[in-house]
Amino acid sequence: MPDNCLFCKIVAGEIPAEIVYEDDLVVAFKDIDPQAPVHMLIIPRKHIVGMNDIEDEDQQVLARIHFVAVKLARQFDIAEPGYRLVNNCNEHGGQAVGHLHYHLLGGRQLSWPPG
Ligand code: DGP
Repeated sequence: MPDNCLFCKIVAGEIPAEIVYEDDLVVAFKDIDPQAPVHMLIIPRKHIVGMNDIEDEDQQVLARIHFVAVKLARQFDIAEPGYRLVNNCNEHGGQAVGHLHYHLLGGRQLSWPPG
């Protein structure tokens, strides 16, 4: 794990986070700066910098992230009326943390297109 990766430190338990789900491949926790009543981040345990760094061997973890998103959406009561699963990639995508993560947002009407 890179020394300076915030999300690797959350995975390792070195930085506290409100963890809502974890298994052998992924960890999910509440976002520190929520943009909606429900705002969680779902991340791979493995350090992957971002979407452009996904490799063949990561297909299982990507599938798991989607599976966990639906599970959490149901658990947090946003499956209906709906929610959004978002990845921000690199500078123009608005990625601030260099460890792959998907935002699960819901609990209010989300606007489109995003800013
Ligand atoms: P992005 O812009 O897509 O890289 O989103 C990064 C998100 O990470 C942002 O919504 C805030 C969240 N975040 C940053 N630092 C921390 C932290 O230390 N703990 C938690 N729980 N979330 C964090």
